[in-house]
Amino acid sequence: MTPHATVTPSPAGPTTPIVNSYTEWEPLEEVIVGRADHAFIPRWHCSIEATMPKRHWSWFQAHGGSPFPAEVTAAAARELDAFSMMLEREGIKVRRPDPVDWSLPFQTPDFGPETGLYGAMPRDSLIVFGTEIVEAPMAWRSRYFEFRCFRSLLKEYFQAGARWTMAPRPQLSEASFNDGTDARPYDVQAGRSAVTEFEPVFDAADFCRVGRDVFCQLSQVTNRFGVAWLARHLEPTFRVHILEVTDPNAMHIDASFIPLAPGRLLRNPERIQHLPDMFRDWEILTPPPPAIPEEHPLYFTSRWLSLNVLSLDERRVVVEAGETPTIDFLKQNGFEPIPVPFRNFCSMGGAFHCATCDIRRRGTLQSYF
Ligand code: DAV
Repeated sequence: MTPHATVTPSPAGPTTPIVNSYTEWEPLEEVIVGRADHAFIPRWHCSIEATMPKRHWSWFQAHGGSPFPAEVTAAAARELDAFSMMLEREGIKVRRPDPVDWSLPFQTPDFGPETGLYGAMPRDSLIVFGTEIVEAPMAWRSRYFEFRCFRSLLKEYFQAGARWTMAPRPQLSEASFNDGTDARPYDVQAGRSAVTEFEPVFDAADFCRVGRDVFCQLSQVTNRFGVAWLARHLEPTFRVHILEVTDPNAMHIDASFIPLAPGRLLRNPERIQHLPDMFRDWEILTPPPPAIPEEHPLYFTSRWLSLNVLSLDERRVVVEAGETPTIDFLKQNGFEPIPVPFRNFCSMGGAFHCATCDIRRRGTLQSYF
C-alpha cells in the first residue's frame, strides 16, 4: 500500500493528501478552528508565572482551578462561530474539536490533582509538516490531556491517509521545572526558563513553517531538548532553525515572526532585531504598534496579537477588526486584509493564528531560500 492509497477525494482533487501543509501562506483548504466552551483557568504554577503579564498574576492566583468567566467564553464562542462562517464563505472547510469538560480533575504519578484548560488554541498542540500531523509535548500541566478534544479529527485524518505522530509524552514532574529563586525573574534570553532540560517539551506554536525551513524559538514552554527531538524527527526533509527573539516571557512565536508570502516576512519590531543571513533577499515588513486598548483584559499575552493573523493565501490575511493601523499597513503593502472582530477571544490568549491549525493548504515541498 502506498502511503496515500486511502486518501479520500477532497475539493482540492484526488491527488492532494487530506493533510498537506508546508507553509503559513499557501491557499488554505481545510482548517481546525478551536472552541471556547468549558474553558478552565489554570492553577498557579511557575510555568504560568513565567509567561503571564504581571498585572494578571493576582487574577490567576485568585481564580486558578475555576471556570473562565462565562461572559468571556460565551462572547469568544460567538466570535469563533462568526470567524468559522467567514472561512466557509471563502470556500474553506472548517472542522471543530469535540466539546470537552475541562473541569474534570486528573492525577498522574508525577503531578496532580490538576484540571484542564481549553480546546481554544489548536495551534499550540498540533502542527502539520507536509502530510504528517504532530501532537506536541506541551509543558503546562493543565494541557496534559488537551489532545482528547482533537482525537476524533486526528483518527479521521489518519484513516484518510495522513501520517500521525505524538511526540514523547513528558512527565512534567518537579524535575521538568525551574522553580527556585535563582530562576527568577524568568527571562528566556538570560537563560532563566521555567522549563528545565530534563525531557523534551515544546508547544507547536513555537514553530513556524517556511517550506523546507522551519523556524522556532526557545521559550517558557519550549526547551532545547524539545527542539532537538523535533529537528531529528523532521530531518532530512526539513531543517529546523532557532531564531533570536527578544521576549523574556516568550510563549509562541506567532506574534513575533510571521512569514506572509514567499520572500515576505512580518516581524515584531520589539522582538526580532536580528535574522539569520539566509533572509538577506527577503522583504522584512515592520508593522505599526497594536491598537487594542491597554485596559482590554489579555490574561495570557501581550497586545501584539495584532500580528497573530491567519493567511488564506499569499494576499488575503485575516486580521482583528479593531487593528486599523495593521490593516492599513498590510493594504499599503499589497495585501488584502479581511477584518474580523475577535477581541473577546483575544482575552483567552490568542487571535486567528492561535485559534486555528491549518490541515490542508494547496502546495508542495519547496525551499524559499
Ligand atoms: O504575547 O506574543 C502570542 C501568542 C500566544 N499564543 C504574545 C503571545
